[in-house]
Amino acid sequence: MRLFLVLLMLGAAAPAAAQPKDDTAERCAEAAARYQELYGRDHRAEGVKTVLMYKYRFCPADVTIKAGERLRYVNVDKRTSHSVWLKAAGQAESERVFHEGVIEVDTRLPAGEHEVLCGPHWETDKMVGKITVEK
Ligand SMILES: [Cu+2]
Repeated sequence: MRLFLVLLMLGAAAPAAAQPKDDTAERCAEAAARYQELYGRDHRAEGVKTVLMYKYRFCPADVTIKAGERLRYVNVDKRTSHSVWLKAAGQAESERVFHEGVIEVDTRLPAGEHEVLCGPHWETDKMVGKITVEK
């Protein structure tokens, strides 16, 4: 009887443990607002392609560039450091930068898709992005 009750409770608890909501869009909207606040500009209107790093996300996660084009990642998180690591492309991890830290990526890459990891957060928080290099 006791076992039955435990099973019943586990069954009741299961729906509550459903898929966590993907709130990337909300986090990225916050990141854009923080950049605007810090620099007085929209990061999408910068002359250099700019990806924000905020709350364990790259914003936007996916970028498309031409080989050799300038691409920078800016940390707009107050207390968390992030890095950019094109591990599969054979690059070393960048330094881990804090608030307002900027990482310029070496984009002399072969055409195709390249996975981008944040060193401290790709495994624990799935902070992963992608760079697509056009032909
Ligand atoms: Cu990170």
